[in-house]
Amino acid sequence: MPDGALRADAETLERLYRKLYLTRRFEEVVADIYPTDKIKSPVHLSIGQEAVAVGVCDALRADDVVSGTYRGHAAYLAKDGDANAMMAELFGKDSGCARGKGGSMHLVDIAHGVLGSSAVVGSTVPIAMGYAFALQREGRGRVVAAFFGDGATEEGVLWESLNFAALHKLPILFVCENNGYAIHEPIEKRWAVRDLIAKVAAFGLPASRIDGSDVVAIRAAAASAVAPMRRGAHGPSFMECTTYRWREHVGPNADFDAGYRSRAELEPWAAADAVTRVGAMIGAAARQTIESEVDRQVRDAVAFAEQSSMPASIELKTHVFA
Ligand SMILES: Cc1ncc(C[n+]2csc(CCOP(=O)(O)OP(=O)(O)O)c2C)c(N)n1
Ligand SMILES: [Mg+2]
Repeated sequence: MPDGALRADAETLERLYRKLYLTRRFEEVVADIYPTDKIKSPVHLSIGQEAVAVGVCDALRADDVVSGTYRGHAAYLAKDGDANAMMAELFGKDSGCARGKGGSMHLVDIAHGVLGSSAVVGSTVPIAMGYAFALQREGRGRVVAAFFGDGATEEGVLWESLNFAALHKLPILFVCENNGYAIHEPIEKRWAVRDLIAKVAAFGLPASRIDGSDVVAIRAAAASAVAPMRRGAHGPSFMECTTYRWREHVGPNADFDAGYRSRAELEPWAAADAVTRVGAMIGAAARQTIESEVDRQVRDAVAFAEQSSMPASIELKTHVFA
């Protein structure tokens, strides 16, 4: 349940608000466009969960790396991934970040440190860990943040990755976006032991549970986790960020009539919404400037996607494994 009070200087709040508002706005526009069938891939929206990716990525450097999941819009945008290339990717266009071949679940922007994501639950965690192994050898103080859902903790590879990262003291921040559900299945029906932090700590790395609506607390926790990693030898950390998915598992709609959760469950999360709260904390003029700039950025991304071409048929045989 959310409870945090947000405290940060004006410049930080404005920077956080720009990212929060961009992620929210981008996905609201995606949800509006979705019924037209211009968007060619399924979409797993992060609406309601944005503060986790925004807070963590604000603690990262431009040359750090993130890995996300099929619910990866927020991590991509929070890490400064190219918004035009992302929208074009959703439209299946040649100018998309994966040349129109990946869609929403496979966003990638290596120039901005966004590793490719995957629809296979848990699968990006060991890849992120391998990247952290490489960064440790590189020795330039870069770190990896690996985002994954609560469902990924039911995959053995998550625990293998925690063990390996702790053993080799890899510079990786594991970030569990715990929204309480894997598709329609609540945690109570899935976890024998509900205390995720205790389970993780048994693998030998520091772990903390944080209110995922408190973007400032998330930023602070991520910053204090990665600072010692950059100096070497400290090793990984784990953050469990409690959050809530406002829309259906996949698709643009609400699903409180689907029978597995109630609208009342949303209420405390909506009241603690980081986008609304941070927006209310910054000055009116700054807020208006940020919103109109971001609105334009999202409109430009849609125009870019619409004006781009579909991939040529030769693309069927390029950049494919076999
Ligand atoms: C290895 C694997 N098993 C099962 C699935 C089917 N599946 C797709 S999404 C999902 C739920 C994952 O939940 P969570 O990790 O909590 O992420 P969230 O959707 O809540 O963000 C499952 C089980 C899959 N894609 N990959
Ligand atoms: Mg989940």
